[in-house]
Amino acid sequence: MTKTWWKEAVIYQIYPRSFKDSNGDGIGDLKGITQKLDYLALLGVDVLWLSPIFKSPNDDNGYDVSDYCSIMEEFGTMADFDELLATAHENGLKVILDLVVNHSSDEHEWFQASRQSGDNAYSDYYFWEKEKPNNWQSFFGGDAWEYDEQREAYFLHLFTKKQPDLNWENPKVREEVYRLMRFWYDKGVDGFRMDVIPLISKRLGFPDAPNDDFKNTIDNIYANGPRVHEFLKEMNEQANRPYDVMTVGEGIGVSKEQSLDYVGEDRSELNMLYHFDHLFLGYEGGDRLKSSGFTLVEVKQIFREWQEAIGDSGWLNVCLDNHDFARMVSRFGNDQKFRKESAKLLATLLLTQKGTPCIYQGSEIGMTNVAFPTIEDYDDVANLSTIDEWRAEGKDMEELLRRIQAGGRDNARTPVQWDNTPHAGFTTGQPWLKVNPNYAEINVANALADTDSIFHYYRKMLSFRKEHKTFIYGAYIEYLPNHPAVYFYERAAEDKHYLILLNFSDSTQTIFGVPDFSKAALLIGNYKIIENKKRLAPWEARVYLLEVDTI
Ligand code: TEU
Ligand code: CA
Repeated sequence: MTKTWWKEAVIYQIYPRSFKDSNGDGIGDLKGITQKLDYLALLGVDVLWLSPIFKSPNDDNGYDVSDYCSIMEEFGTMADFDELLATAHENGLKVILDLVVNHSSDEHEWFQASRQSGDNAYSDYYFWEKEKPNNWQSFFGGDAWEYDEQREAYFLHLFTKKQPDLNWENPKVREEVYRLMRFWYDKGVDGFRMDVIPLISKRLGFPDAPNDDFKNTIDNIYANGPRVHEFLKEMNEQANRPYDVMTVGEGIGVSKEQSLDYVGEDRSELNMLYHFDHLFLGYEGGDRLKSSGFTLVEVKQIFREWQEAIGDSGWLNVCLDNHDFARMVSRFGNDQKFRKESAKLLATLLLTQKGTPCIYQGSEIGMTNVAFPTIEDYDDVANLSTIDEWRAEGKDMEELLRRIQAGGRDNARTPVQWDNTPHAGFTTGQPWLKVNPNYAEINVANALADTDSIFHYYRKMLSFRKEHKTFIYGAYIEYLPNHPAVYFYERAAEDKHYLILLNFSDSTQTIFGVPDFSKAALLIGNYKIIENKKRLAPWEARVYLLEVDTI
């Protein structure tokens, strides 16, 4: 397996809108990020992934781009970006941007031209049909075909109707994408996270979708279309190859069986991808507002099966949350009685799995889900059609509020909590989305001052991972796969065996029948006192080193 910088790096995802506001308009911006680069360098991450910073009407908070080569007005100017990039590089941080090219904004000049007529240079930059060709539904609810009076035809939008899908069958569209990628690469950008990239090749027969199960539709109708690998190979050749850059696919719809088709080292397509099997786990049809819960055994099985599928032939991006999902300490940990312990345990998991970890902003201080008191407090466009539908059908809106509180994307989008001043030091104005009321206790200032904080544990784990390369290139072996509460695995290379023990429960767990690690040396743990090597306290994480020639 080849060794390279993007396998050894740790990514930190920034959702700029909620990271830091520098000018008091209540919206995070590029200058705000620049002000905090020394904080991120102190944390010890290597690559910053910025969610979209391009010009946008913000129908989907930047995932609807109206000009790919200019900066969103609310976020600042190109000069601000140049300063951010230069300062990041000076601080030893790389920067990757968010490539949103499955669709553009309907306010992009391409779409405005395309809808003028059926015979201009941009007519075929999108998908237009005289009649609705099928029953496709948007990820955000409602029809995926919208009638346009001007063009007198329907256009396809897998997301909101302000996010028309680009027609990748058109070589001119592909050339436009490769050109904009090179524009940013020539500025020194270090790569891209690629938004819903498995969706860019459409099944042109436009077959009907099995709308009974939307995840089935995603996996078998929207994703992994007939030309997706051809397009990614062409993108690699035309855009990425001449540069030393990192490409991270958002692997929506990609199964473990299909994974190496995208990230196999011999494929020249993507460096890595993150998958949705654990992110959608317990969500019926992938709908985060229809949560049916999950078990640790299911999570362990997903992690194991993906490690086995990728092996040494490809590479994974490992995450437990991002701007689209509930906060990981609330969903996979215990954000009440054991918030600190479970946040540190999840950090241990993220940073000892095989693959490039991605830390989502605020995880390093254990930020949690939020429970705003009314539906009006929420912003996410993904909720709107469900809210309308429930209202129209006279359903229980309190139940819907509870579902949005538990699984909605805004859980991850409340402003980063910097200190205990008003609005947690995020802004001197009114924040675009309310700050989580727990900011008085959970904030960066407190975390920096507390040597036992989640932040300082992340710092320790990050430098530890750098020092012990087995966590990057070592084999992944699992023990006790059916234990309901303990996740026990090993990372091994030559004679170094690192044992990772994680107790995902509120109670003490005793472990039996595993390799003898009585001689193992404890390297890192999230509890100060250990009475018994084989008994794990609630949400206790430990990393041992066993140096023997056989285990
Ligand atoms: O998300 C793709 C995606 O399918 C989910 O993560 C999506 O947010 C969810 O299923 C909707 O309910 C990417 C971006 O990460 C997301 O923020 C954008 O909204 C979406 O694509 C459209 O660009
Ligand atoms: Ca601002």
